[in-house]
Amino acid sequence: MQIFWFLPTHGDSRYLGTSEGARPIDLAYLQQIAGAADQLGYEGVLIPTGRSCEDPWVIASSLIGATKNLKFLVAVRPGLHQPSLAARMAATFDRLSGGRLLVNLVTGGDQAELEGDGVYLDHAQRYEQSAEFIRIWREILARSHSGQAFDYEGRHLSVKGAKLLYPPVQEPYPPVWFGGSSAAAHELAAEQVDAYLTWGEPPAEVARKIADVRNRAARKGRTVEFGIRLHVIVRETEDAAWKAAEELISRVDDETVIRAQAAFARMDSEGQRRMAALHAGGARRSRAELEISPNLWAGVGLVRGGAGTALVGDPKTVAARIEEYAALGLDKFILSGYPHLEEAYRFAELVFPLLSRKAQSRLAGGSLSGPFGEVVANLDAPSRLAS
Ligand code: FMN
Repeated sequence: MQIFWFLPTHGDSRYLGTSEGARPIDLAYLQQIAGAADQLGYEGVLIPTGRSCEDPWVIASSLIGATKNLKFLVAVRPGLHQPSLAARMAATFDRLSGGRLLVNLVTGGDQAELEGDGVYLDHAQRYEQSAEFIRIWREILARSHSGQAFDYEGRHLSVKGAKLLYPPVQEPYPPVWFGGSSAAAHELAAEQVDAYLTWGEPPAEVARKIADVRNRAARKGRTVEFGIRLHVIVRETEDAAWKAAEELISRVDDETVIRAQAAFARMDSEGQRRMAALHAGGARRSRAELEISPNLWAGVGLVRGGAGTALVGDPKTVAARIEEYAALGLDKFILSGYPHLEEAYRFAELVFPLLSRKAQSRLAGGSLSGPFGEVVANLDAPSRLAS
């Protein structure tokens, strides 16, 4: 099981939908989150892209030196730059970080935003362009190890004699991960990507998506790995966790929710449509309305675009829900919680020890042997409570 955390490059707060309790996302703060994730034993961090985000490549580059083992799942959006430049950036990043790059291919689902970036393609054309983009990107990087050039003539993108002199550390290229819920997305995943990601839908829906991508891939003689993107609200008791969930949305007003839902409705993203459909939208809702499957809460999606659900519960329950998803065939979990620094610690400390397949060595102190915890009365290290 690979557990990733998330860098909140579009804002972090104690409460959603308000500037109350918000904090600035500066380099020092991002270094704290990345450093915490690195030290706690998370596999890596996802860094998103879009007009609401700081640029993911600049952010990731700024954090290489502040981390040792942490991997960076950096979003790449076709259409914003040429695949040859994206391949060069990937190779350089992989070299400078000692092979710690993964790429998240993001086709995009908001026409208005994309037009602002100069991309005037509809949903189907964007997926054609994404397929061409990642084909060129993969070939340039794969051939860089033997110094070969690459020609390609596509409908949207072409290259002649494309060549990369400095190959990436990882062979043939850094892993390509990707999320999207339309048929075109599943087809692209089946054809070209290493791991398919879904936002946190209920297990039965996730199982259907996995089966579809897996079948499409099998027809092409390929296999694909799977991952899920979820928020987590874990506390020592179920009551405290649900109270924390309520608190997270306690400052958002109905008008803000309505405005957010109207914006989501204008997008052509099937993934976003499925997220919005998980709750009745419109206004703030009760726990009963937002708990759309056991311990899966759709409250985040009232105002946040993209990943809109959280696993809510005590550590044992949250670990059990994660294992339930893992049993469907997923082994990559990209998690987050508000605020991202404190919740990175809380999740690691409360839940990592309960996950059966999570390697424990780094969490248990890395090279330090312990004991850990505040010493009792200058006498002894604290002992475990009898449970
Ligand atoms: N879209 C973005 O605009 N920026 C992102 O950083 C981003 N990250 C994503 C991460 C995950 C795990 C998933 C599942 C999706 C993400 N998306 C992001 C959205 C998809 O890349 C895709 O553009 C969108 O779902 C539209 O495709 P669809 O209609 O096939 O669902």
